[in-house]
Order: sequence, then structure tokens, then C-alpha cells
Amino acid sequence: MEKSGNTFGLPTGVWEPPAAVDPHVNDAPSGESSVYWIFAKDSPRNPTFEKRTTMLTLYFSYISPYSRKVRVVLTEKGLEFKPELTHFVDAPTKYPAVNPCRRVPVLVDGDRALFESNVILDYLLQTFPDAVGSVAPPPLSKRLVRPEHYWDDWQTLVAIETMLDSGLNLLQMRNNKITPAQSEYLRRELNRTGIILDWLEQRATPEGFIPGEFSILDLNFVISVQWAEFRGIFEWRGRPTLEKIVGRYQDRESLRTTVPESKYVH
Ligand SMILES: N[C@@H](CCC(=O)N[C@@H](CS)C(=O)NCC(=O)O)C(=O)O
Repeated sequence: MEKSGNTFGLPTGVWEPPAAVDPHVNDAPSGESSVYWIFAKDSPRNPTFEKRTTMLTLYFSYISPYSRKVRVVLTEKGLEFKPELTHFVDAPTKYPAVNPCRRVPVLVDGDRALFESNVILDYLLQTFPDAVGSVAPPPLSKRLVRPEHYWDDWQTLVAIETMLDSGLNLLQMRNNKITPAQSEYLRRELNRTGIILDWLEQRATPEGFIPGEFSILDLNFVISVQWAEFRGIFEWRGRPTLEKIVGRYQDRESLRTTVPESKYVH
């Protein structure tokens, strides 16, 4: 398999993505070795596209909910990227140079490597404010959080993120054959997810956490609970407003085309 270096001295092409899984992934046009089209050239939804000297690269795993957040926003914005499929248990040895935290996702844009999913989303929103790949209403938020509701939105975002982190801990421990029945800490983690869900139910509206737009809060929430359900980690249903948010967005193209599938579970 071809290995080529990049600014970070990373091997690329080590992890081969399954063929024809992500329609938004394209190679750089041949004959233009150092110039890449970052917007889908032929997409009628992207009449304006940019010529850049680098192509976005995403280190990700198909089953990672954090990676899915980035894939959803790349889809929403119609941005092409080079996929570097990375099994997260191999992240420490496969790409230590780009992420000291040694997790996926990582987005590389030229000489900049970004880690932490919501930071990457913030970067994409700020760097490509006008890119539109998905035309379905409501539109994707322009910002991670609303300036006029800055603290409230951040608290919601952090609560959703904490719920997902607790879910990840529960999954990792389950993989290590440790369950909440055996661990007081895991019982607290499980309990935490329910408390957060009840709190979110009070803050949500049937039109989402920020009515009028497909917000980063909605995106984080839908991805987190779909992941928890897919993995059988915690129950989230039975909260009518939250159920309405998922019902509202689950068929949106960016979410529908990135939904977790059993074939990627390893
Ligand atoms: N807070 C991070 C969490 C990322 C994360 O935990 N990713 C997992 C995969 S779902 C990972 O790479 N884990 C590495 C490991 O388990 O060592 C983010 O939002 O990006």
C-alpha cells in the first residue's frame, strides 16, 4: 500500500476506507498534484468552489460518534476531504504527531491539525461560512453557539458532550467486562446520563435546541443518542421533546448517510 509523507511525517493510506461508503470523498483531480478542489466541483448545490493548495484530511473511524459529527458538517457544507480511516485503538501509534490526545477525529488543513470534535466543527463553520452542500431546511447554524445566548448554549453543549463521554466510558468498560453492577463509578456514569437527559428535556423545544436552524447542539444530541441506542449503552427515549428533535432530524441527508452500522463494529 502506498505510503506518502505529509507535513506531519505521517504515513497516509495506511487505513483503506471501505469502497463507496462516503459519496463526499473524492481524490484530488489528476494532473494537479498540489492543487485541490475543496468544494465538490460538479455539485449544483455548490456553484462557487475554491481552489486551495491543500485538501482537508480527516482521521476518523466510521463507528466513532465524535468523528460522525465532523462527517455530518462536512456533508452539510459539501466539502470534499481525504479520508484516513483510523481504528481508534491504533491511534497512539498511527498518528501521534497530529494529536497528543491520541483520539479520532483529527482534521488536517494544510499545516494545521485540529483535534476535539466540537473545536473542529467551530473551525469548519468559521473557515467555510458560505459553503452549502445540503439545502434541506432548516439551514445549518453559522456558529457553534449563539453570541446572544453564549453561556446557555455552551452549557447545553457541554452537558451533551458529558453524556456522550459517560457513554464512551461505559462502552469501554463493558468491552473490558466491567459493568455498572460491578463498579460504583460506572453506576454514577450511567446515572449521570439520565440526569443530563432530564435536564436537556427541560431546555429543548420540539423544533430543536435552537429553533429555526439545524444547530450544533441538535447535531451533537442526535448523534449522541443514536450512538447510545446503537451500542445499547443507555436509554434516552420516553422524553417527548427530545424524541421530537431526533424525529425531526434523523432523515436529514447528512445524518441519514452517516448513521452507525454494525458492519463497522470491530
Ligand atoms: N472529546 C473528544 C473525544 C474523542 C474520542 O474519545 N474518540 C475516541 C473514539 S470514539 C478515541 O479516539 N478513543 C481513543 C482511545 O480509546 O484510546 C472529541 O470530542 O473529539
